[in-house]
Amino acid sequence: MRTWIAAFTLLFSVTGYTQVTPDSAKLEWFRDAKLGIFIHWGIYSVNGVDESWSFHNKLIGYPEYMAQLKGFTANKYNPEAWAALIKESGAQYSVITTKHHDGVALYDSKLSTLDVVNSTPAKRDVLTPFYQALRKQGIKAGAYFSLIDWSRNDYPGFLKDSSRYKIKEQPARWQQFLQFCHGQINEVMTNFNPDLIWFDGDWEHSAEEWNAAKIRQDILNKNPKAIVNARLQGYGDYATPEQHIPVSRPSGDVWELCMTSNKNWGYHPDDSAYKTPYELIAIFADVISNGGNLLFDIGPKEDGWIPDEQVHLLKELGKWNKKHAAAIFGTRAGLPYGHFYGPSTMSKDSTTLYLFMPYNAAGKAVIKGLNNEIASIKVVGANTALPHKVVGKISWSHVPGIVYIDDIPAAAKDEYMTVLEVKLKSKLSLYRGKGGFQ
Ligand code: H79
Repeated sequence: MRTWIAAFTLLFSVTGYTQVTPDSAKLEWFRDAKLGIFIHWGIYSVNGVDESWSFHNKLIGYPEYMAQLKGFTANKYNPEAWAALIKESGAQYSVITTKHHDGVALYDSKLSTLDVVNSTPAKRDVLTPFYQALRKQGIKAGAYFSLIDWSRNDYPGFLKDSSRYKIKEQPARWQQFLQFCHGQINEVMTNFNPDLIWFDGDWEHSAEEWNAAKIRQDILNKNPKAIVNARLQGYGDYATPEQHIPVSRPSGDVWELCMTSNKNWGYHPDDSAYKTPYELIAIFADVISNGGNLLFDIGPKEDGWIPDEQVHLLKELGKWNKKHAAAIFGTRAGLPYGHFYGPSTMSKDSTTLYLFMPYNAAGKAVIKGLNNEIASIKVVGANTALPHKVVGKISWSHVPGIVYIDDIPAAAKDEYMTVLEVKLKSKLSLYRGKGGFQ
């Protein structure tokens, strides 16, 4: 029973059940953005072990994990090159770890010496130059911040099967941690003024314990336009499914899937299970078809080098994004399931549909239940016009026929996924009936 309750609570916290009414004007840039690049960088990239979880789950000892502090050099780190690569991918925002569950801050924290400035050979704040480089490129800046801090003696959690203390038994100890935690969030807000703050680890405590309402209020006091992800026990703005592609549209119309490029968030040289560019593009198309964003993760090495496979993925995605930009950025969720067998998006004014052709399927694209007349159809990026015909329209019925779009000429096909632009003569109107006479 307890497990069920826990699972239920987790479900709500990670799917974005919210205690606040999100301000939709504030979220507009985020809904338009579609793609963000997530960066997990930390001392775990020295030995290529799981970020924080490796000691928490007792795969290695805590001292061995922390010994990686001595190996974090950032000596080939080129924040401008990172920002240029992110720009090239087509991403409109980027979220970087300011501190993971291991408690190691990547900036100069005045509240702790456990940061890369005081405790690693890098000896400097690595975040300020990155945020500057992002902003120079016109990319929105996001800060990942772990509420959990398994390194603190005043934080209850540590290893998976042990805890330092119970909050009920030592409330003052918890208050001390909370002051520190809220203090570091304020540091992140003051130092970087992020457009987006991406919390993680809220599941270890309740909204009341975290004082989530105050965390949210403090953030908005510093930057009323800041967007907060859902991992703040109900005090966030949008839902954050992780790793798993939703099969039904998540509720609430603002959401973001975060996903790794192989199986790990951080640098893991032993992990070669990379998604292919086609798989990444297909996942991305599916996400935007359902009105979401993709926050795609890369994990640089301790010296700042980004693995070739990750660079390749971002560049291939970037090429495809550039060619199909009109079908992606600033669009809204496409047709509900059943009208077209593939992902689709819709222009904000609801007069242009974009149909994504998975696997570049041979044959004709088909749209069912489209009440509108079509003004024109073309292949995005190739400017090839395509004829269509309407099949099965009965003159005396208002039920629309089926639209068959002509085959896409081979020369007009994209190497990954071709996209069709269907311009309508009016705002999208769909027949959703069961095929009867009315
Ligand atoms: O930073 C990356 C990960 O380290 C972190 N989030 C991304 C962005 C993360 N790792 N795992 N999780 C999030 C999922 C957490 C799963 C949990 Fe549980 C299931 C937490 C509570 C239930 C595993 C099982 C941990 C405790 C019990």
